[in-house]
Amino acid sequence: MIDLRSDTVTQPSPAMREAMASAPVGDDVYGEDPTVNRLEAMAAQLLGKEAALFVPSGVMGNQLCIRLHTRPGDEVIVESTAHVIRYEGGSASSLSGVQLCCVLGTRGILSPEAVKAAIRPRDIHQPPTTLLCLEQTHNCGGGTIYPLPTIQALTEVAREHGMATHLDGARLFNAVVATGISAADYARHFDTVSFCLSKGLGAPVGSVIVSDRERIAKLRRLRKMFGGGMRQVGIMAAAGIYALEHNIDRLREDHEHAKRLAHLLADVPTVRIDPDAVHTNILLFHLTNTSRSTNEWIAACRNAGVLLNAVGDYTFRAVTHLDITADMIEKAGQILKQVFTSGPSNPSQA
Ligand code: TLP
Repeated sequence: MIDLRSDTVTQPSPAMREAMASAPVGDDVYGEDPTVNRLEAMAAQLLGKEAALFVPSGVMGNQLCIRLHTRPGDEVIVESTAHVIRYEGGSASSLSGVQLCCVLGTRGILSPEAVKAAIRPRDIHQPPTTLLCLEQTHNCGGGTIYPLPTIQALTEVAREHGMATHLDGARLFNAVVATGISAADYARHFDTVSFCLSKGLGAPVGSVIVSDRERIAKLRRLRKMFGGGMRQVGIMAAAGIYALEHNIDRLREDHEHAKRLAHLLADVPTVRIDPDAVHTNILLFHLTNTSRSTNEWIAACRNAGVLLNAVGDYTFRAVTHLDITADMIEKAGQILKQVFTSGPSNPSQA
């Protein structure tokens, strides 16, 4: 099976498992896990911030930061297909009591003008707009990269209006590798940044938030409150350290694989895809001229040996990652071409 559903599906490598098995550990709620402390110091340095906090997931990273930057009744500006709104189970409203203002972007990328227009005037009738949350790379935009000047302009608008800024940098390192711009150069524009160790970087668990010391101290308390205080979790942090030391540069292979798959799919008459729009390891494509349902197509692909996810009606997502080889991409291209050209004879039974 060629699993292109997500870069979350990777298996820890033998070397990563070895690093985990031999990691010194302690009780991290007391701040006594040496491996967690090492990971946090490493992450802070890499992103040019004072301090860092290891958290169990990307969702928790985002939600702790939303809680930190807002009060109940506030409004948070996000792009209309952001992970925070689509895939975090409504947690911003339930855990922080905020409402999300969805601004339409282009392939996930917001314009400073659109954000400016969405900021509410200070008036007792209106929710205070207190946070701008961006996503790098943009998942539902198709792994698109936020250009640095756009980030700069957007965060400037936010600051001028007294708003805080958070970056959901789940796949920040994909942008770093693709552009050559350092993680610190992206991070300097934000009050808080979270990034995932468990996606392209290949660790089994975990995300890290970076910020200044004062905010990280507050986030540490909020993490406990949200139930995310972990104990001898150096075992997991060791996988994160291994990932940062070994798996950043190789992300470019994933990008090449995604581009190659996009070119293979572009040859299929019923597939709509623009290979130039594939910036990193995520590709979105649209199926035209079909009466079969999206789920039937997903089932047909699975039956033929390729796992995909859908992000909308007839819009599919394929994500490359460190368990996908160049050969698997060629094979996936052939399989998908065959499935989408001929179609299964009866996809509901496929
Ligand atoms: N994304 C997952 C699913 O939740 C959709 C995926 O397969 O892509 N921010 C972004 C931009 C993400 O893509 C994800 C995970 C998260 C945050 C949350 O990370 P986890 O799953 O670790 O909580």
